[in-house]
Amino acid sequence: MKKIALIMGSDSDLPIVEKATAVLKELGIAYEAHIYSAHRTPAEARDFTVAARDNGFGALICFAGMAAHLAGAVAANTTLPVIGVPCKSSVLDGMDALLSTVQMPTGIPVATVAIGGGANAALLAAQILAVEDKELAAKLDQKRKSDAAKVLEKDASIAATL
Ligand code: RP5
Repeated sequence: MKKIALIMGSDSDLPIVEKATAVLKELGIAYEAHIYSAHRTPAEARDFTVAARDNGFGALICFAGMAAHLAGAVAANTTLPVIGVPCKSSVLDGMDALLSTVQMPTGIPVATVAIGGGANAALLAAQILAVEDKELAAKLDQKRKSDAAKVLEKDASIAATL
């Protein structure tokens, strides 16, 4: 199975990255996590991205806040799917990162998830790998079923207590 790359602009993004790693661990998907910044370490971000396909990655997830150009900069250097996760910083509630990540000009797509949406980014990356992997697709089906069962348990509990 292909690996997933998790690239964060700063270690201050870690709490959101950990939402993604929890999902990838649950699904048994191999990943590598790195701190590569589009503005502080642009050469390292580029070198990693250019080699990503040859190094066995199937998708890249980029986590960044503020003027969040990491996902776009990474997408410029690969035709692997790139998923952007806007991270909330101390000002503007993450709207700055959301707009910076989602508003990619035509030709260089970034699939942007919600502000702080680390779990959904991992699920989307898993779904991309599952296009060619029936075993992983079955795991995703099973996860949907078990997530639905948890909601139904809560429904029964609410109905009993309210
Ligand atoms: C971005 O700037 C990072 O992704 C982070 O979300 C934000 C702030 O970085 P730090 O100043 O906390 O390192 O590059």
